[in-house]
Amino acid sequence: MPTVATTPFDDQKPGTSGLRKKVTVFQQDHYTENFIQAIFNAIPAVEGESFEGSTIVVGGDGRFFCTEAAQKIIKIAHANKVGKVVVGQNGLFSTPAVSAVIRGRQAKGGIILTASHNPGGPTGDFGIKYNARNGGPAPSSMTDKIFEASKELTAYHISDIADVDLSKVQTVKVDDTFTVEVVDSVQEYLDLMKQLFDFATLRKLVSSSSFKMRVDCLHGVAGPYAKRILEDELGAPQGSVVNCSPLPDFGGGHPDPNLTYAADLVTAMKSGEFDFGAAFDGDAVRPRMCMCACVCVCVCACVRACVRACVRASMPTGSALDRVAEKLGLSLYEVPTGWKFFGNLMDADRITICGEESFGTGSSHVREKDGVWACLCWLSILSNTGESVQDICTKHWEEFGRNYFTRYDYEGLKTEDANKVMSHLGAMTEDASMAGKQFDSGFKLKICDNFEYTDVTNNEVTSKQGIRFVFEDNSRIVFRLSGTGSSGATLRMYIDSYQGDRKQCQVEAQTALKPLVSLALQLAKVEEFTGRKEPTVIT
Ligand code: VG1
Repeated sequence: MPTVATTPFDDQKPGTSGLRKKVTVFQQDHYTENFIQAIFNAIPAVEGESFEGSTIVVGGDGRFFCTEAAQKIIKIAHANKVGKVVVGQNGLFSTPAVSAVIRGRQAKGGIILTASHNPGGPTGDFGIKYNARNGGPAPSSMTDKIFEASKELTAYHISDIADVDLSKVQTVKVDDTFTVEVVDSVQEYLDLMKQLFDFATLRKLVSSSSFKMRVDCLHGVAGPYAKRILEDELGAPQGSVVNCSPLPDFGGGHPDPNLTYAADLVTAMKSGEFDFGAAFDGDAVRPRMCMCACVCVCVCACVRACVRACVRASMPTGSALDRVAEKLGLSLYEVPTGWKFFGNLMDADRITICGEESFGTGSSHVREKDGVWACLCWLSILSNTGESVQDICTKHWEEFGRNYFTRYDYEGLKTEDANKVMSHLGAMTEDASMAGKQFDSGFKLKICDNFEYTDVTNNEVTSKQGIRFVFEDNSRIVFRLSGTGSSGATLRMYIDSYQGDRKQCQVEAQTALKPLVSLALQLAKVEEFTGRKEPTVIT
C-alpha cells in the first residue's frame, strides 16, 4: 500500500452528526486524509470485515472543499483496497440519497461530505460523516472507534492515481480491482420516491393552476432533487423551486431553514400568494414547511394520513407526538438528539416514522431524515384530504390539543461559560430539595434529570443527553449543548408546553410560552453565567 507518514490530530471526535470543523481545519496538511484513514481502520474493527473489494458511496452537499475531499477519498479508498466507489456527478449527493444508494446497492457504507445546516464557503464549515451498511449514520460504537483510531494514526494509505472527472456520468475502471462509477445524483433517489408515492395523483395537485407552491433550496444540494421531482416529474410551473443551484458558499446565505435564515420564504408565504412552502438545509435532510407550526405536527399529520405505525421523537422535541401515539395506540420511543439513534429501531422494525424539533423528518425508507420525502409526504396529505395546510393543523389541534414549542439558541459562547450553565443545572438534578418543587409561576416539578437512553435493541446506554425539567402538566424545559458547532459552544434551551383547551390553540406561540420561558431563564441563570441578555436565534 502506498503510505504517507503522519501524526495524529487530537480533535477528530465526531459530534451529533459527523466531524464538523472550519474548512481551514480540513485544509491543513494530512487532516482530511487522517480522518478518512481512521474510518478505514476503525470500521473493519467494529464489523469484523475489511473494505477489500467492497463498494462505498461518496458525495456531498456541494459546499466548498467537497470535490477536493471526494478526490482524496477516491485515492485513499483505492489504496485501502476498496473495489468500487459510487460517487454523485460533480461530487453531489444529498444525505438521504447517499442512504438510499447504500441500501439500494447493498454497499458497505458511505462517506458524506457535509456540515448540513452549518454555513459554508472558504471561511465556513466542512464536515465528513460515515454511514454504515444500513444507510444510517455510524452509531456511537463506530464513531468512538473512529476517534480512537484517529488518535493512534502514524500513517495513511493513498494512491497516486489521476483525479477522476466527476463532471460526467461515467464508469472509470482505474485498474483490475478498482472502479469509480460517477452516477446521476438524483436518479436512484427518484426511483425510490416513485415506489413510495403515487406520482400520478401528486401530479394532479402540483400541476394544477389553482395550486401554487414555493420551494426554497437555499443553494444547497436539495436543488437538483426538488427541481427534477417537483417541476420536471410532477409538473409544478418552472420557477416554483428557487435557489436551486448548489453553490460552494450557499450564495452567502446560511443553509438552515429556520425563521431567521429562511426569512425570504417566510415573507413570501405571508404574502398569501402560495398554498404550500418549503425550504431545506444544505444536505436536504431538514425540511421546513411553511404555515405549519412545527415538524412534530407534520409528523403527526403524516402518521394520521398515511401510516398506522410507531412514531418517535428525539428527547428535546416537543411532545405533540406523545398525544398522537397515546390516542392512536402507537408505541413511542424517546431517544437522544441525532439521527444515529433511530437506525437500530428501524432495523428492528420498531419504528417507521420519526422527527426531531430541528425539522428533521423521515421514515424507514432510508436511515436519514429526508427533506424532499417530507415535502412529498405533505403534498400527498394535501392531495388526499383536499384541505389546506392551515386546516389540517387546526383540525389536528382540535383533536389532540396543541403543544407550543420554541427553542432558544445561544451561539458562540465561551466553552467555560456554557459549561458553567450546564454544571449549575446538573447540580439541580442531584438536589433532593428539587423533588416536587412548586414554582411561583404555578409549575410543579415532576422530573429533573440528565436524560439517559437505553437502546432496547442492544441495551447500549448513552448518558448525559440533556437536562430536563418536566412539570406535572407535562410542560417541559430541556437544556443541552450543541454537538454540531465548529467553534465555541452553543447552548440550546427547549421549551414545550401543552394546551389542551381547544379555544386557546390559536394563540401566537411566543406569547403562549412566556411563563415557561421566564422560568427556564430563571432556572439556568443564562445571563449571569454568559452575559447574554438575548439568544442568537429563536425558533
Ligand atoms: C442539531 C439539531 C439536531 C440534529 C443535528 C444534525 O444538533 O439540534 O436535532 O439532529 O443538528 O442536523 P445539535 O447537537 O447541534 O443540537 V443536520 O440537519 O445539521 O445534519
